[in-house]
Amino acid sequence: MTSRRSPTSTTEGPLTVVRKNPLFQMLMIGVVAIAIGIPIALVIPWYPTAASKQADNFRTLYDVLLIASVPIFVLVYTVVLFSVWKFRMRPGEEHKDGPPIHGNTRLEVVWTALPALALVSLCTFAYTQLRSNEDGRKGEITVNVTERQFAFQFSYPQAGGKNIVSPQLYVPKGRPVVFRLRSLDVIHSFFVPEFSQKIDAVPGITTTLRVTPTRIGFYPVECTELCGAGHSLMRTAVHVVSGAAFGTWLHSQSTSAPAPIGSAPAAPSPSGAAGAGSGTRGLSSTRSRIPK
Ligand SMILES: [Cu+2]
Repeated sequence: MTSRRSPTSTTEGPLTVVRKNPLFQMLMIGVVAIAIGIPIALVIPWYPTAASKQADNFRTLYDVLLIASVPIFVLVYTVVLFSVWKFRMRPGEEHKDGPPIHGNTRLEVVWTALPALALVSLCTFAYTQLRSNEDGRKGEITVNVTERQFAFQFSYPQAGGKNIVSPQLYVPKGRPVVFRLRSLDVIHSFFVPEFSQKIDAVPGITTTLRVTPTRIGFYPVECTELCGAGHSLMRTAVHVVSGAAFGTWLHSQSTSAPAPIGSAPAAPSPSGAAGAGSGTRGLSSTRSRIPK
């Protein structure tokens, strides 16, 4: 030991001693890895283009989780890899063992408290961010979504109890939309990747999903629950258009078109005549299961 220390004290300054300290080296490697890792994680296009307010919230949450996760990942892997490199077993050390260590209370408190703090903070942020996506907004329009094997149908409740029915979805940019989903047969779902919003359509209940489109475009609407042999074909599209274009489209649709299949949750038909004459496959066998 003496022979090792004496040259240090004579030829190496305190800075060199610090540089040779394994903790300092790990810290430097970790700082560099974090500085490289965070921009790479943020540059990778994990999701399709955000086309809704909710998608923006979700992206913010994901970015925060990435920024928090990279240092934790780097900390764990730097310690593991550095230890394997620096403190690996060398020839002749096969029967050696490290010094026995009993509990270290301070260390255990720190490594319990810090992860707990990180988890509680991130969970709280995630909850507030995702919860705000579900908040009702002023002036929102209602679109009833009825799903069955293997198609979507959208209906827009109008004044006087009428509905405008469409196999494709049109929504205006910048206007909050609340989707009320129902299924006529099995569990389906409603997913628009660009909206970053998804919810199941479950027989017997009405589920709701809120979206405020922010980007004009044409995006896929998909069912993401395995709902039968035709599940892979259960897709349609959403057109996000300007408010004026939406108004024009809505007026161009005939309000005398067949009523939506099933009974629309916002304006249930007391006569039970909804969907009559539409010739929808499987409708007669499933109507009895639709709750009033
Ligand atoms: Cu499906």
